[in-house]
Amino acid sequence: MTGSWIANHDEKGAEILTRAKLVTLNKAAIAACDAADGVSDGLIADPRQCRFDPGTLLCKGAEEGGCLTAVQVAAARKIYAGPRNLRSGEAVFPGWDPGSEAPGGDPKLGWTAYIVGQPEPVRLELWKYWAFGDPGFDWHGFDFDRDLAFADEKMPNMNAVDPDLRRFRDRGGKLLMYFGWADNVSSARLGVDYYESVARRLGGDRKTQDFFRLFLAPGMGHCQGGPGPDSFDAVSALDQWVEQGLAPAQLVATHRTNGLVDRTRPLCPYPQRAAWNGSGSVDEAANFACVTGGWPRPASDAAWLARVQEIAATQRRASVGRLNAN
Ligand SMILES: [Ca+2]
Repeated sequence: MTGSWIANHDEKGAEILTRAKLVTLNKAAIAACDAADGVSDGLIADPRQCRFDPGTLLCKGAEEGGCLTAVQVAAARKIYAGPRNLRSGEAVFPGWDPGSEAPGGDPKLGWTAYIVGQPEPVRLELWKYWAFGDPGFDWHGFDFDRDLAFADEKMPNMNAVDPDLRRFRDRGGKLLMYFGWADNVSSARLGVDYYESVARRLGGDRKTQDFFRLFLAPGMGHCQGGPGPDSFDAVSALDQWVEQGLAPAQLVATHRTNGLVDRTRPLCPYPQRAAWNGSGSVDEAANFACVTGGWPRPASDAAWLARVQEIAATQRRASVGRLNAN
């Protein structure tokens, strides 16, 4: 968020992308990628497959609502890409995904809260008080290399990235995780990358899904909201799993407008996806099935994963250190 705010302000602190331009971006991203997932439903089923370039919106003449200036295009590209280490060029955190700019074309949702109408980067308190212990900390001098490394070392427990869940698994723990693909706070790719790191650590999907399943909701915002089905009973699913050993094969999610259900859709345990059977309403879950394949397994960001593995190793060392000290 801090990085996205910086990307959306010029050197004088003036805003670059406005609320209206976030809606323009959202409409263009949906137009570019909605049908490519096989179902024209206003949702991007998997934004990782979306190759939307905001450069296609570049104004041909004078700026108007339906186009972006070159400066706005550059800001949007930076926000989608996420912050990078200026020295090494490595991604340090996933950017926001196509479809999350203003979900459903609503400027109140999406990126607005974090990058429009804010006098300074949001969540600065984390850096001022937790990381640096300095209320006078000036974010202008923030170094995405040195200062991130400092924070990782000082607050390893802020990063819940350890893929070694064997002790949790062995004592019967079940983990049901979900993300919305239109999350305007933390990209669903964080969940995907974490799942992938656990699967690698524990020997593949089957062994992982015995106790850990990830569900991704197309068009859902941060935990809820957005144009995608966002209401589902994860607690009962988890309860059945723990108490009766019935692992959730899918979660049926519901979307309501003004209190009325207008769309249902199964959410599938990643890496499965919900595939439309080719007939019947795309707004009814019964016309979808969870299938494997059809899309390439994503190559998770190697630099990002290497970094979280390093943080996890630091956490384990710190934990062992505490145990020894006791
Ligand atoms: Ca779609």
